[in-house]
Amino acid sequence: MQKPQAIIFDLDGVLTDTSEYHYQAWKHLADDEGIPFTHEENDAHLRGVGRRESLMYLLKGRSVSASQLTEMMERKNRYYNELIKQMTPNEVIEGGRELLQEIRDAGIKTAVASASKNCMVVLERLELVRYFDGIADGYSVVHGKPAPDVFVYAAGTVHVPVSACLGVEDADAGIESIKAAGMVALGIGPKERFQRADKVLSTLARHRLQDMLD
Ligand code: B16
Ligand code: MG
Repeated sequence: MQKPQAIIFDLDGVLTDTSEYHYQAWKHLADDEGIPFTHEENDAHLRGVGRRESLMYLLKGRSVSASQLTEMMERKNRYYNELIKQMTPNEVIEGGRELLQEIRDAGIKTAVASASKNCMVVLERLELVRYFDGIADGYSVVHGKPAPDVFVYAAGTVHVPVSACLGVEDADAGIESIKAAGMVALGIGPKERFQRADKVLSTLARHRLQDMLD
C-alpha cells in the first residue's frame, strides 16, 4: 500500500496483551455467577467487544435486572483494574516502542482507537502516551465497534482524512469498524479470524513499518 498519513492502533491485543486480563476478569465474574465460560468463547465472542455487549453474551439468556447488569459490569471492571494496576512498561509487545518511534520518524501520525474506558490507564502504565498524536477511547464515542465512529474520531484527532489512514486491529469487530470508516485494515492474529482485513500479520511484535505496508 501507499505510505499512509496516519496509522491508528487498537490497544488491547495489538500493542499489549490486555485481552488476556479482560478474559481473566470475565472468567472471575462467570465463576462468581456459576456460568461456564472458556478461553475459546472469549476469543470468538468477546475479543474487542464493549463491556455491556460482552456481559450480554456471558449471561447466555439468563434474565437479570438493570441494576444487576450495572453491578456485574462494575464488578468485572474492578477485577480488570486489579490486574492492570500491576502492569509495567515491559508489557508493551516486543519491539512496539521502536516501531511507534519508526512510524513517527517517517512523518506518519499515530493515534489510538480503543473501545476501552481503561485505555488511558493502560497507556500510562505502559508509558506509551507520548508516542501518540491522538487518542480515542471508550469515552470518545457513543457507538462502539463494529460502528466506524471510534476510528473516524481518532482520524479527526490527527487531522488526517480517513482515506489516508491505516487501521490496525486484533478483533474482527474492529476490522469491520476500520472498513466502515473507509480505511485500509491490518488484522493482527490468525488469518481465519478476519473477514475483511486487507492484510494480516500473526503479531505486531518484532515488526518494522515496512512489514505493515507490504
Ligand atoms: P473496558 P480495544 C476493548 O479494547 C477490549 O478488547 C475488550 O475486551 C473490552 O471489553 C472493551 O475494550 C471495553 O473495555 O471494559 O475496559 O471499557 O481492543 O478496543 O482496545
Ligand atoms: Mg483489541
